[in-house]
Amino acid sequence: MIETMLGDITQVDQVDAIVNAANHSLLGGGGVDGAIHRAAGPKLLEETRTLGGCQTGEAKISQAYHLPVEHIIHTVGPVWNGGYSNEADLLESCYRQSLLLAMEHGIRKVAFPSISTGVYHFPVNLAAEIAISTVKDVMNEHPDAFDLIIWVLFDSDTKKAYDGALKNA
Ligand code: AR6
Repeated sequence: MIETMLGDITQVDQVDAIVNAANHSLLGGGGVDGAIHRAAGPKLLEETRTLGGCQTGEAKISQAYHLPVEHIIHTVGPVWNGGYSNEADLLESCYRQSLLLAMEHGIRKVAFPSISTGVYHFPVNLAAEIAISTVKDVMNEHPDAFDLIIWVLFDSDTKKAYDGALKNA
């Protein structure tokens, strides 16, 4: 099942893992990354220090500490550079690698934020289209792997973009 909702991803408790839109260091930052580190508490930083960073389009997993879920999957989205730097493929890779990592850990319910569309300035309509089509592809490839994939979107314009992409997919 694929859904969208308006809200704060740190409050979501109906999934096994939430995805963080992190940066290469995995040591925290602004936006959703900052919110996740604040809500999870300092033990998260202790663990992410040991993960060796993360390349763009890749994913790493940690525990979730004070968050009401089991795990956090950290992925690093591409910085939008006019579409000339392989951004679409890299964003697709974020979603794919996050879900493959979830599968390796038996995680069946995953919440995503809108990766790359904040500080990294990826155009939201294109990001939504890539996000939805990639997740649908992975779910078709692994029909028994997931129970719920939900996007937790922080503002109504972003939610509109994902709802539109879901309708057109
Ligand atoms: N819950 C759900 N979505 C949120 C939340 C929240 N609590 N807070 C913000 N968003 P961004 P990026 C939305 O900038 O573009 C960080 O500094 C936000 O409104 O968090 O991938 C990292 O360390 C937007 O729609 O992520 C990196 O350096 C979406 O989440 C960099 O930002 C993504 O915005 C990553 O940039």
